Amino acid sequence: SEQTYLDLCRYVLNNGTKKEDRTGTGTVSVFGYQMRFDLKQGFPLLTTKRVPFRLIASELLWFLKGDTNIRYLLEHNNNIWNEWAFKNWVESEAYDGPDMTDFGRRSLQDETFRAAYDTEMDKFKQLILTDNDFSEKFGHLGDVYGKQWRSWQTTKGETIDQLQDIIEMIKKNPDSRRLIVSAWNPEDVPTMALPPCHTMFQFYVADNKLSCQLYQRSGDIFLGIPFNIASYSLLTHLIAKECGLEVGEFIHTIGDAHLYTNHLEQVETQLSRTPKQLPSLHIKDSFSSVFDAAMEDLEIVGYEPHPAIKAPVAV
Ligand code: THF
Repeated sequence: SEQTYLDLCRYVLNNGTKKEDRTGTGTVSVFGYQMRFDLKQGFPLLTTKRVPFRLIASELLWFLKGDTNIRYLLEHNNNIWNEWAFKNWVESEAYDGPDMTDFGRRSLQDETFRAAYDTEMDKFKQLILTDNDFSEKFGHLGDVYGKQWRSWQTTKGETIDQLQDIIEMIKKNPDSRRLIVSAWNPEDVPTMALPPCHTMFQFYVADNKLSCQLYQRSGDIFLGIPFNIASYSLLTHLIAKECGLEVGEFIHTIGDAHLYTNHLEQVETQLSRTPKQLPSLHIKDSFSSVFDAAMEDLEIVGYEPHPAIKAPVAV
């Protein structure tokens, strides 16, 4: 249940070590933590703050298409990956606007800079949406999830569709202990905008139920983890549906589990709230396969969360 997540927050607040990080924000962190969600008990979309399911679903459909260009996300009014593509643009030769070095931190500290950043970001989004050449050059995030899941490049010049293969295997050989998808490709890591946080996941079938375990090397507990829980739970539902199985558990194993130090007040607010009943996920009859899934096929029912809690994302 949701308590599992709240326990993680409390555990890190009580036992975490102060640790600096890539983004310069600072974190409180623990190493190695596991949560289990029984998907039969409801869909694990947190209720102690509103979590935008629409953004989670469109991001997952984007991965499933094998797409790595943020244009699709922007077309779905989803801005969660903008900063990473924006960074490539403002660090390139093609960019001639005001200096955007360290934009993540500066936009939080300096209102004048924030205004300039917002202007450049709006320009960037418009260009991605309307200019094909620009979008081809600067919309791609490199070889992130969609690429590794659907078209892993081998050194022999072949392409592996890990997700398609795994779905076939679940149908034909559900007892297999090799139902694994890996996003961690050591050869590609240096050219990725952000090396995959969700390193690999494994499926497991027993008693006609499909379970999924994710190994996540690094987890932003306040912003990212609630998205990740819902995203992999949704993926498990979709694959179960396609394979004619019930859903089992989602098991979330995290390496460096951290709270950013500028999220601590927000976490306390969240921990002061009482969880409500989890919603349920309805997949409409129009759903035919994982790879053709569309937003219209998905519906969250009975979601009555506490209000959203705003927090800055570390870039
Ligand atoms: N980087 C960091 N620092 N944290 C992450 O969670 C993260 N992600 C992805 C890539 N890099 C990361 C991006 N995922 C939000 C949620 C998920 C993200 C990025 C941002 C976010 O800001 N959520 C807000 C709502 C945003 C909105 O409404 O537009 C929230 O309140 O939940 C790990 O997958």
